[in-house]
Amino acid sequence: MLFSEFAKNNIVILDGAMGTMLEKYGIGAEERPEEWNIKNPDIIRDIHLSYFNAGSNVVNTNTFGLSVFKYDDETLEKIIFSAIENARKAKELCTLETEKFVAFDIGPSGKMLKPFGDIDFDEAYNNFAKIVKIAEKYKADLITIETMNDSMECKAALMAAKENSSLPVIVTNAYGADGKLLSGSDAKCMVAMLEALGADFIGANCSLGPEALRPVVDDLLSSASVPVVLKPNAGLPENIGGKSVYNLSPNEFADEIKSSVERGVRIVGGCCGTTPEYIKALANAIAGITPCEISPKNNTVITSYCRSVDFGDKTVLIGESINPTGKKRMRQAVNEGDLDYIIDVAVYEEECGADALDVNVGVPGIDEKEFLAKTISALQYSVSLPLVIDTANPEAIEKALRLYNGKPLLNSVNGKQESMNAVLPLVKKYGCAVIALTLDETGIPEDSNGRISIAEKILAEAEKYGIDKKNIIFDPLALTISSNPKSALVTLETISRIKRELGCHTSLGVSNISFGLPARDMINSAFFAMAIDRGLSAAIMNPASELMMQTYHASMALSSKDINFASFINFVTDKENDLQKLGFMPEKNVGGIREAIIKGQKNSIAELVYSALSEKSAMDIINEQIIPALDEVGINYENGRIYLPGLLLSADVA
Ligand code: THG
Repeated sequence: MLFSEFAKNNIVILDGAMGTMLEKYGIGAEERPEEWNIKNPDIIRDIHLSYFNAGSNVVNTNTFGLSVFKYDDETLEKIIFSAIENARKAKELCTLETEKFVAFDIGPSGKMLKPFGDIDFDEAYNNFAKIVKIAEKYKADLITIETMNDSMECKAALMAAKENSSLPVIVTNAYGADGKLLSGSDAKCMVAMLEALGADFIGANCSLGPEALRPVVDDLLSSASVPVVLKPNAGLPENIGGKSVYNLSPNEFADEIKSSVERGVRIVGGCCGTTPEYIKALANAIAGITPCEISPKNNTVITSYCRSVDFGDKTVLIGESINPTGKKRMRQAVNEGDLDYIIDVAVYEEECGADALDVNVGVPGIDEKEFLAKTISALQYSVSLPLVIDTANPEAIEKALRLYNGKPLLNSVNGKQESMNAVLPLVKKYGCAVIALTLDETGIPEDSNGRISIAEKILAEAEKYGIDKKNIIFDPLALTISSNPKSALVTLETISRIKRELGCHTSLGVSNISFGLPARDMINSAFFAMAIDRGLSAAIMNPASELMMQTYHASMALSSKDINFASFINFVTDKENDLQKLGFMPEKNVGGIREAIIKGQKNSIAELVYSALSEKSAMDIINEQIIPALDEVGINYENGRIYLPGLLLSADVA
């Protein structure tokens, strides 16, 4: 039986710890566990066998620490061959009538990706790709990617597994007591990204005991459409005589696992501190439990490395300002490759209250593919908001989708065959959400019937690629009323119809409606309120406009989407939201050294320091500016306002 088939109808029992067992067999601290596949194959086989005999359906090969950074190609292949062979022999020796599978195990590569370390996404990807190809060649039944605590490295491993094998993939992450990975993602973020990239099973392993992982497991269960995996430690470690001893007995561990299975977890096992005894107790505890049904979740979610944004509750505010069209200063920044200005604008839009940021750097004559990639790489750690990748260039799209840390929104595809042919395969492959413009070869239809027909055509085409409808957000197109006074009415009607007739989300470039008119804010804000009333799910708009933000918060309150008026009250009382005070779009980096460090702006820092040195001593600059800036960054980190990537970025600038 194939693993995927077995997992569909059964609760799957994984194995327990390998490292804990190797210690029992006396492995030295200086030895590399994966080399025991060749040095001591009988011991590795016996460990696997003891897990199969305890009731495991799946054992993970002893390959957690393997990487191209440690071994030459020949040795790598030898170890992988032996590791799979050792597990296969154990499977053949076990006489229990359970279904048994060999999972090829992949852990973190030991090298850190930027901004934590210095390897690129591609280097990380190539490592995993090489390993995966060999694992498939020697016929592993599935792949386990585990203990990843950096979402970006996890993405590299999963994409490598998906693009270089046809095996099912389990991905489990190491969540801390705060429910987050070291890199800042919570379970909901990880589910959105991992499902987008095609993970077949998603869960949590290591780091904590089963009880402490409960909130994480509940988040996984409420957000995942795939089976959820739980593989915790045997409780928390206590230091007894210089050794780590985990504080749960096999039965206590098994009881907790049982409760998680009753709540919906489908694949269970143990991590650090667990042994065949734990797996045996677990197997006994869950014997006879009927597996819970897994229901597909239909909510549309986009994420940054540390934050998720849901469509369908409050209208999602997408900041429009990173767009050179009609904006001289932004065009200059793009032409000069001035990332710091772009970061400034992004940080400003975040402060103004945007939920996500549109990123468009399309200026004639620049290498859009390279510059968009650079911009996305910088912005994705400078702000905590999900990014909206706004380009029609398929090469630029793919490069940006590849390096993005999370599940982005792509802006856009349209009903032209050429656009659908180029963009929809990328939407499928990277699993992003996409804005679909209701225009095609015939232009923009004048009435809502025409726009709905195009939307239906795009939906049908997307279905051919297996793209989930929830990931298509239609843009019924706001066109300026100055050239056609009825245009707003057509757009508004199309919003209602897309929602009602197609059951899809909508997004609008709201500010388009007033091109060519004076007092644009007046028109934009009234149009915004009308569109919200028709059920608009998202708006690309100017979050620096006070009137737009007032309209937004009032509209949310009036349409009963702002529970307890919490956002409204916060908006009208919060001094930081006093847009009069913010009051301006940043024209240049006025903040100096302190601000450059806090925002993580690398490009301008050298110049700022040189110019400061003409007035002050180095020691004064350090004491008065650099140290206070780092203190503030530290406080932001402590308070959960930024995460490790942001902290490291600032440290780097300092
Ligand atoms: N649909 C989708 N994407 C889009 C649009 C859309 N992306 C681009 C655009 N339309 C939405 N973005 C903007 C950005 C700026 C303006 C209008 C739409 C704008 N800016 C002022 C100007 O040009 O005069 C400047 C405002 C400022 O100073 O900040 O009008 O429809 N999917």
